[in-house]
Amino acid sequence: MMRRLRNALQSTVIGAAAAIAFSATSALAGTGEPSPWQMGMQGAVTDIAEGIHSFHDLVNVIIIAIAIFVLILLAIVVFRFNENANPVPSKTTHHTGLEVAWTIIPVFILVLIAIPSFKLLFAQYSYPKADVTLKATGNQWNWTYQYPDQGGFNFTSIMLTDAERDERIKKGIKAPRLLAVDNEVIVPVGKVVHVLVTASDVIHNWTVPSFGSKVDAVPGRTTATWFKPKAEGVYYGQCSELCGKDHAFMPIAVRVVKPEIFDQWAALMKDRKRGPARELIEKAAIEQSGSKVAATTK
Ligand SMILES: [Cu+2]
Repeated sequence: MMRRLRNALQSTVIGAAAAIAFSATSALAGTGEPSPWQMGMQGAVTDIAEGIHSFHDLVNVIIIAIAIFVLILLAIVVFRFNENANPVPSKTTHHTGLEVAWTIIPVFILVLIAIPSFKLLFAQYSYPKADVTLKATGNQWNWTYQYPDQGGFNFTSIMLTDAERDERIKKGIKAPRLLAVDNEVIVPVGKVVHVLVTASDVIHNWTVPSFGSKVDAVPGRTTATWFKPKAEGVYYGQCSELCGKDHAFMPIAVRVVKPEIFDQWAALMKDRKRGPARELIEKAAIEQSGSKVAATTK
């Protein structure tokens, strides 16, 4: 019996190792947008997103290990203790040691999950001082953005048509289907951005997977999230609350640029110089896309 239990434990450890290998697939996924044959989650560019990924990996390992362990015990019962293999069953009904063990061990596992879970929740809800505040309003079916601490300018962000995407791709700017928008949200790299989220009609949801941000946009209420992007680039997300017929066509695009470019852009937007502001961002986007990205977009 002891040998069988030891074998079971060994198999559990092997299963857990396999789970770790599988969980680490986020390295194979694209950052900022989904990629073909993606297995894991989109790459993380904030501490919160990294925390979410490692918490997911930890829980995944525990789940798979428990499933394998229970499966092995079941198999032992089925094959070792069936009527043919074990014609005279034992009359044992209680085992104090075992009962204490199968109470204590699950409690220990729950505590093991609770500690990083609460840590992550606290990190998500303790807002560092904001460098930039952004207000996102969900509409059927687009997003309106306002920058209250940069002069209060606002704009609407609408998904690009295929023809509009082609134009951008020709200029050397990345424009993935169902994700690229006409006016991207611009934020500075390495700065804390607070996002105040609301809606004008029905419930929407402002989500950017690479930031680990996901918050409901509720009419008549303000909800909030925050992120501090570590790398420049463009990060896409989609409305994640069923909101009507064009729910799938109101993407979220956040472009993270150098702080100097953000300041220039915000000043131009404040002065209502939208043409020059657009040119400035297009230039930054071409630089960020690089020839490799532009070539693989289409
Ligand atoms: Cu929506």
